[in-house]
Amino acid sequence: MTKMRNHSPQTGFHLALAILGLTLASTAPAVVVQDFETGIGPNGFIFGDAARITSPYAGIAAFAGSGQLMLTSFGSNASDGGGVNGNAVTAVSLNTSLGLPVGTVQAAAPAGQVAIEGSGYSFTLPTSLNVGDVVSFSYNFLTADGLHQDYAFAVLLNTATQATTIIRLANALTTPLPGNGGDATSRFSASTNYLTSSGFTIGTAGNYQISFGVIDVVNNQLGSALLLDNITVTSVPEPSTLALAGLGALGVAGFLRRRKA
Ligand SMILES: [Ca+2]
Ligand SMILES: [Ca+2]
Ligand SMILES: [Ca+2]
Repeated sequence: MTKMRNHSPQTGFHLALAILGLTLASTAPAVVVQDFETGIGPNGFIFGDAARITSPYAGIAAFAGSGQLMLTSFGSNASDGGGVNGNAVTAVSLNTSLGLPVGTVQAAAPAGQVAIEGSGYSFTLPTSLNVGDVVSFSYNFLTADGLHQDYAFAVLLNTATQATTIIRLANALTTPLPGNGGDATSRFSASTNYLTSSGFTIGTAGNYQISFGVIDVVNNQLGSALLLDNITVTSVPEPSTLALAGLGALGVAGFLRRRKA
């Protein structure tokens, strides 16, 4: 009977441990930092017509769990009807409330479109972010406007430098709107259904605020809405974690060499 010196079960086990260690270190953990299940904070603020809702609005369920945030461009004009909690505010006012550099909300508008009114949410991310981290989220844009380019946006703000990155999430006329979002009341005529954004990749380490909004353009009529859920941070592995995993792998290799000697 031949002794299997180089491929004992123990050797295989230790090699598997080393590979597992490297795999764990290189797998980016995704953490949901806001799921709207118990609130909108801490450090979360809504402006305009906005509310956390915990039962499906017009038959539209949350992306996950039962809580989601709803923002609308419903204001005081008759065509909008009543909103979820209050009235949309002017785009200028919303920009100020969100703490964004002057003109940011307007800069998110489709080319040539004048931002009129809307609502928003700002959320300060709970931990500082590293280069390569990704901030993502899930959203559903709904609209009753088939005439104007109402839009929704997300803005990432570096709270130290005030540098912003803008993502326009939807445009009521040009974004594919495959459904009515399950709207049981015909409040909205079309929606994107829930999508998950590829989000923002951090280029400068620091502290960040993420803001969202939905805006009427041209006039204040025929509202649109943004449903929001699961703001997520996916972290790159810490260099120290990688170093530890590397040391662990070296340790196992040394152990194997000693066993074979
Ligand atoms: Ca949720
Ligand atoms: Ca409106
Ligand atoms: Ca509109």
